[in-house]
Amino acid sequence: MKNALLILVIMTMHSIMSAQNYDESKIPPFTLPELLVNNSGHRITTVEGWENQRRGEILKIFSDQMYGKVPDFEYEITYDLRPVEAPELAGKATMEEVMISLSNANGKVDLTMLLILPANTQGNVPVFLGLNFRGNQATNTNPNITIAKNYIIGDDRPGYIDHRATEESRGTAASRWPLELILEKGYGLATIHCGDIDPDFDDGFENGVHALLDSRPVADEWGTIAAWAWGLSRAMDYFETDDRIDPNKVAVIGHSRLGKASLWAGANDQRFALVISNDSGCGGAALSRRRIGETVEAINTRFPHWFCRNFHQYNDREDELPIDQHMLIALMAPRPVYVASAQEDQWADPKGEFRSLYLASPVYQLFGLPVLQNQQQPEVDKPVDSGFQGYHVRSGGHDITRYDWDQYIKFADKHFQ
Ligand code: GTR
Repeated sequence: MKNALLILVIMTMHSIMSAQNYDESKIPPFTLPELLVNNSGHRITTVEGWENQRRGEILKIFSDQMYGKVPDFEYEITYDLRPVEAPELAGKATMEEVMISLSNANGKVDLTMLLILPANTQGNVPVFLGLNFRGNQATNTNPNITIAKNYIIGDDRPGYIDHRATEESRGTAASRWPLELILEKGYGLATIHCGDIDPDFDDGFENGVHALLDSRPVADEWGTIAAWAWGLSRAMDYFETDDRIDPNKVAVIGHSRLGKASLWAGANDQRFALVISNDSGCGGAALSRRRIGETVEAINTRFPHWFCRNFHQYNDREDELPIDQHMLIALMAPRPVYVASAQEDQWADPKGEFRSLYLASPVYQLFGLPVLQNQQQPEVDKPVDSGFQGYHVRSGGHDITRYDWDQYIKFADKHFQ
């Protein structure tokens, strides 16, 4: 019986994935919901109208219908710092692990944040904060970093056995976290294994931070992406207590599913001064209504735990969504936002990622800020930015690379240095 069910699930996934459209000419015509017309039909023309009314309406729709809201719950938060010996940094930077512990009567959840800061700074360090897929120990070759204990996504790489990290996994994702570059440019880096916040499998929300609640999420309450975003805010809570860091200069960054989380974190928590989405695709920067590459149905089928239950109503019914992803990007305004795509990453719909960013422009305009001038997606490896909206499509596949980071740092420099 169990096997028959498994075969059925695999067959459904296979048929959904092979049925995906990659042909622009086959995208059905669609109309996007109005960004600047409020729920009662009035046009928003001022910053006050946006900030006091429309922004909250849009945030609530995303919360109720897509990512799920975080229920009110009480918890205690403590921080415990442990220095990590890192002679390779030659005194130019410090490496630490910050244990962010969240606890209440239901239990305790520990988020281990790896924090690397340039040495001898005067309390003004800007920081890039991002979740990682495969454990802090994979982001860096340093042998003293604690190996992630929680469930690791995928199991196909050397260094991982049964979704758990081993010694051999050290540094295996270091190309995604170019530490030398980040430090050399005067930034700190903070990263947490996403599985510390919520392990990425459909566990009925028994694990991770969900376990701190008395009951499991109902239809409009948080899935895994919202939990990850909430965890990013807990890292931000910590930054506000560390006087080496400038909490007004924290950029939240994420790749792929973790880019969906960085966008949702940036939308909810305006303490993040800059937001970066790297190849976040469906449920991230890409417009859902384009239905090209990954669709709402495909994502909800393969990852039923990522969004709230309400989002499943829109499987194959994208036109009924009361929002689309350009409205998510607009929630970042007036803060700078960068969206990046990769040419071969058609599953994430590079063109749809660019369109969302472009279509968020009217809100930046309300704030009197410069906006992207050209509505055409830029050529491959030709980054564009208005100062507040940045974009590039990199040659190559679904990944986050040194090239991507070069662009993010250049963009962040305009605001933080
Ligand atoms: C894929 C998923 C994408 C993206 C990606 C990733 O399987 O379909 O939405 O999140 O995983 O996170 O690497």
